[in-house]
Amino acid sequence: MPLPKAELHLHIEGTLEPELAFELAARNGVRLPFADTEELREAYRFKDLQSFLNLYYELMAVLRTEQDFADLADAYLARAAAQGVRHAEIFFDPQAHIARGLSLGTVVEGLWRALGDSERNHGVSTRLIMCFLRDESADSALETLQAATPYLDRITGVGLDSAEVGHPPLKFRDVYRTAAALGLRRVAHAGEEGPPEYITEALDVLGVERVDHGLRCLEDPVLVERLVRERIPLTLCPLSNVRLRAVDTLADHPLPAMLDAGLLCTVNSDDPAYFGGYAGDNFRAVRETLGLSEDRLRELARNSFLASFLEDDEERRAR
Ligand code: ES4
Ligand code: ZN
Repeated sequence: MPLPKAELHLHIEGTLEPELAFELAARNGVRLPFADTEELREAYRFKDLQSFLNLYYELMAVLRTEQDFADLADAYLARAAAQGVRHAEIFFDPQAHIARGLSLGTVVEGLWRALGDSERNHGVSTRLIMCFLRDESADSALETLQAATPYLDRITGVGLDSAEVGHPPLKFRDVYRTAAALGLRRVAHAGEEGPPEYITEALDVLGVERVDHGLRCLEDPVLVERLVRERIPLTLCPLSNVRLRAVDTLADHPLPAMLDAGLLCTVNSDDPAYFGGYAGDNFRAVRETLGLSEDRLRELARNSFLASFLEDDEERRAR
């Protein structure tokens, strides 16, 4: 039996497996620049975040209809459930789809077809987190937030993703202020490729309650001390860090040192179709390669629920 856990860092578009990509391409008459799933898998050799993002955005072309998003999410939830995931807080990238001519409604209604039935079908509770693309303008993010008004009952929070370096959190100050006023929870990718200052800025300027990745906090001891003191959760993604070369090998991953430092770490899959595995695969990899004790693994699983927006947001709504 896999450990029950929550997945807190998962881009739904990053769960698009090659087989489903080709199935959707055929269904929608979209031509992919790859002959078959084999050739597509060959393209999964990334040298950094940007080289991955290029393929990630390119493959999204196959997602066209509500049913496509429903099929994508349902396939993810089935896989996650099989690996012990009981709760999933799922990122999506509306701007990437709106730019291709889709409406926000197609994306949210489609995802909701799967998420709305997930507890019954898979035993997995879910939340949706709408991410802004940080390499797009703040105005575009604000427009997206405004377009989401009819769907706010289905969106728990906002996040910030895509190319990090050169796009500091400060750029999105007003967007996050508006999101907070709407009652949305706030997270942001920070310190994946970007410097530790971006983590500090995400906390101070955006008011994030959780940091996605946060790996580079280790370069700033004062920041580490603060993250420990304030119990700010970090959603680490070990296999992603290897594939995008944030660490040299998994054996070099600082997760054990981060746990020893008292950081509230969680283990997540990021873009599992691209990075070699789902939540359970990430747990297995850190257990086998980093030699984490059973106690440490249980701590990681417990942290995933502590760091989640479960319960808490029901309590908040009741207030
Ligand atoms: C992402 Cl690994 C990662 N980092 C930033 N943005 C992303 N979008 C999808 N995966
Ligand atoms: Zn991510």
